[in-house]
Amino acid sequence: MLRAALVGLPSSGKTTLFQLMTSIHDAPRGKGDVNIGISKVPDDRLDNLTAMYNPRKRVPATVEFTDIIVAGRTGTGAQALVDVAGYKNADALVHVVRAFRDPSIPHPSGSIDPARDAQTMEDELILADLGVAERRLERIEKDLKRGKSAELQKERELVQRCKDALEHGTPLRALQLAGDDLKLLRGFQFLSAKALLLVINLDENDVAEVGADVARAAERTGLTSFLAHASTKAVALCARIELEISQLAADDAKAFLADLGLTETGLDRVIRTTYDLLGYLSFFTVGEDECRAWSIARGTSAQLAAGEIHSDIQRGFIRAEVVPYDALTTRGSMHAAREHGEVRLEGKDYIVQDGDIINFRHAT
Ligand SMILES: Nc1nc2c(ncn2[C@@H]2O[C@H](COP(=O)(O)OP(=O)(O)O)[C@@H](O)[C@H]2O)c(=O)[nH]1
Ligand SMILES: [Mg+2]
Repeated sequence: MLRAALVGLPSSGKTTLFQLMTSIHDAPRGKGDVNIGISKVPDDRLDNLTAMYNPRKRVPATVEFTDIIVAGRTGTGAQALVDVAGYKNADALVHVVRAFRDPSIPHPSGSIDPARDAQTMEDELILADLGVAERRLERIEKDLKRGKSAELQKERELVQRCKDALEHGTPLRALQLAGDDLKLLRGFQFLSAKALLLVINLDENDVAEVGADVARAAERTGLTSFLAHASTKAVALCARIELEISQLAADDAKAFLADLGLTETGLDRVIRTTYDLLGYLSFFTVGEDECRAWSIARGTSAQLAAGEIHSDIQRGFIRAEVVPYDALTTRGSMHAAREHGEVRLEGKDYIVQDGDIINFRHAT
């Protein structure tokens, strides 16, 4: 399950978004200092497969969102991020930046300046990470004095590289670490290493002009250069308008969106972009019982993908019967796809592709 945590200044629109995305329309509830909710990943392909199979159950992929409810805290909450366990485990941070002007809602810094707010959060993430890196380096130096090991030296080199980047104001996500480095780093839970999605919370009056065009939204809100150097993506929406849309019947909502030049709600864009940002893809299992989307990281093998469904299927893996989504829908049925030789048998090392429809053959 993918985990994303909402961050941002007070009154930027986090809780409004959270309630919309997780369909919790009551007052925030939750134990401790966070609320946790589940969002369904929108996917036309699952809708079309469901229409084809007419199953008893349709199960979409999901993303878990966390909203912070620490009362009376000022600032961006980066310190809270360090303290709150639910945030440490997040795969991605979703930073809600206020661009709506509404003078009836005071801004904690007294003025509307999305670029300033985005950079403030970035600085806090970097500062928190710098503290972690420095403490870790001290520890490593001490251990090295007692006895050198190749592993420890490698770690020192990596943490030093992180510290240098942070001191230059570079978030760790910009280092694009991979392989062993990434694994090593994961243990530290560096905040600036997490994938970051900027949600530009537009003013009601700007939505019609901006639509879903992120470049235009960035230009309009002064975020263009921030987005260029922060190694991140953005989604533009207006939480107030999203709230109105969510209260309409499906047909009216569609018409409302079309009026704004949109084909998809901002919420769907947030969920989908989070999923993309983390490099996740979906494969599907289909049948009369259930059509279901499963999320896995890009580059996952067929045998590991089977483990998403059940450890028994992973253990007893024999072959994966695979048909790409486009082939199945073009042929119109599994039977026709099979007759045209488009259902392949793949072994355990096959790398699962986005949109694969898979039937795992396994020993029981
Ligand atoms: N005008 C306007 N108000 C908004 C928008 N998004 C949120 N708000 C309002 O701003 C206030 C703070 O929002 P909230 O979601 O609680 O912010 P949080 O402190 O970041 O969780 C609430 O009164 C919201 O109704 C928006 O897009 N436009
Ligand atoms: Mg809130």
